[in-house]
Amino acid sequence: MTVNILGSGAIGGLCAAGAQLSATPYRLWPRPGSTALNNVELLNGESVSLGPPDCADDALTANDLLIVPLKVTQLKEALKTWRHKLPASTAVILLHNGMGGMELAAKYLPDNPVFLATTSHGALKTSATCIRHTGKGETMLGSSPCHPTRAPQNTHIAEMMNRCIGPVTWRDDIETALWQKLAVNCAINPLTALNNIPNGGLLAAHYVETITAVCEEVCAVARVCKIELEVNTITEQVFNVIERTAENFSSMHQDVINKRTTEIEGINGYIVNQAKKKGIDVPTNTLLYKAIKAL
Ligand code: KPL
Repeated sequence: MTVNILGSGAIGGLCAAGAQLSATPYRLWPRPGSTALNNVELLNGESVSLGPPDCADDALTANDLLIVPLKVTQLKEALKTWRHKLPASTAVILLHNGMGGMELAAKYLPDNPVFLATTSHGALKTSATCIRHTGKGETMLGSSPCHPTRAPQNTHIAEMMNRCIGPVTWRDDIETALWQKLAVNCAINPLTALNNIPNGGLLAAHYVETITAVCEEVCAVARVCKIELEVNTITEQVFNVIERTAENFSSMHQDVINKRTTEIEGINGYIVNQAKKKGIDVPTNTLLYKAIKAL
């Protein structure tokens, strides 16, 4: 099995470094027009040099695995291109912040085994070709509810993912894990980007009210989407992530500073949209969504 990793983003770079270090065959596919990554600096300061991309033959086989660590805003184009290069039995893993990927995969890859993943590893792009691993995390993996998969394959896919971006925990309730991560991103990402602060800056007392309000709103929307999240637990998780990643700059902060498209649509934008459909008021998420859009 060759692991195919799409894009030149920070998390894709970590996956490639993990594959290289575990001697797992992999190919890194930069997005059209972007430069291929060639170096990943690990937490211990050592560097992993990534081989040049081998893009001679871009058709995948049934045994290959495609990991898609792209922003949800880049996903539609990528899936539209890649669906012609994938046999229906090639497994695909979506790995992005925010929501919306599952629905796109259901539309463009209806027959493939599709897995959803979320990671708390921190990484940042230090140049067009270099990535730095900035915080150890873990990865949750499960089958997309729109694409039921088979148990023996699930174990194998979890093992491959473990080599790339472990440790991996298999979650039968992957949607709950995605909503938990969504709450973390809804609270941390826009606030750090708008205030130009590292994640730890949110420990200042004047952010507590806003963070709590974001968590309450996310839990209310989750409930009507049939996902049970408990406000106190979620708020505690958000503050744990803030403490654990205090020195890191969130991905949205990095996107804003580098004038890249942010993931706001799939994060606070997703909450605002779902809330509108269900007739719920989410004033804090709406405020943060609009403020990021206005930048
Ligand atoms: O996922 C993250 C991100 O920056 O996108 C967090 C968990 C907030 C860490 O920075």
